[in-house]
Amino acid sequence: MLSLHLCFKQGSVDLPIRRIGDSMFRQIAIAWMVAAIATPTFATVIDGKIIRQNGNGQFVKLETTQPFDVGNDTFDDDNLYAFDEDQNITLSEPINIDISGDGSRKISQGQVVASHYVFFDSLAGIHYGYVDFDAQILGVAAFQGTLAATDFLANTSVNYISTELRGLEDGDIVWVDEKDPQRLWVYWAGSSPGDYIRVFTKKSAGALS
Ligand SMILES: [Ca+2]
Ligand SMILES: [Ca+2]
Repeated sequence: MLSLHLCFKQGSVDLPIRRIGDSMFRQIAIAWMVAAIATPTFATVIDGKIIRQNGNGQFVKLETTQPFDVGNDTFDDDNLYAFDEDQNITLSEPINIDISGDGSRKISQGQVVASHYVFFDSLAGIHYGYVDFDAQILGVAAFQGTLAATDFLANTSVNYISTELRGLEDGDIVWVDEKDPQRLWVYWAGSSPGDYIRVFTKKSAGALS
């Protein structure tokens, strides 16, 4: 029996409050803007971890600069994978989701979202772990219909194959952390081909438009 020991991110940073002069404030503001321009920030997968498993996997964030196939047992290992799809998408129509932190089953037209793909393509493994994002999770497409209906938002060079076999099965559980809306938990068994879900987050607070 799996026992759930949830650990939550310690995200707050305590900064001493002090009075600073205008010139110093301007310098800090300019430095921040230069840094922001040099390294654009997006709503992205930032980390993940497998807490318990029956294999030897680890969390891996994939880059999509080179095309690859996902689905149909193209990985067949114990890792928990995630990659970023398109960013800052303004929804021209509502999209259906299967899982969310507040129980909603739709993301509204006009909402700006970022899209991400999370999957577990093992031979016969079980994972209990999480993936962290740098913005609030709005919802998860976790079944074949909702995944297919949102493929047009992905906009990557990734080749999504065996798409009719995507989605969670009985016993797979995915949920948004109750205390940290930027953390997605998975407890699932991925065999052939595996478990594949799409996660929508808000636009990152620091993202450039
Ligand atoms: Ca499964
Ligand atoms: Ca597999």
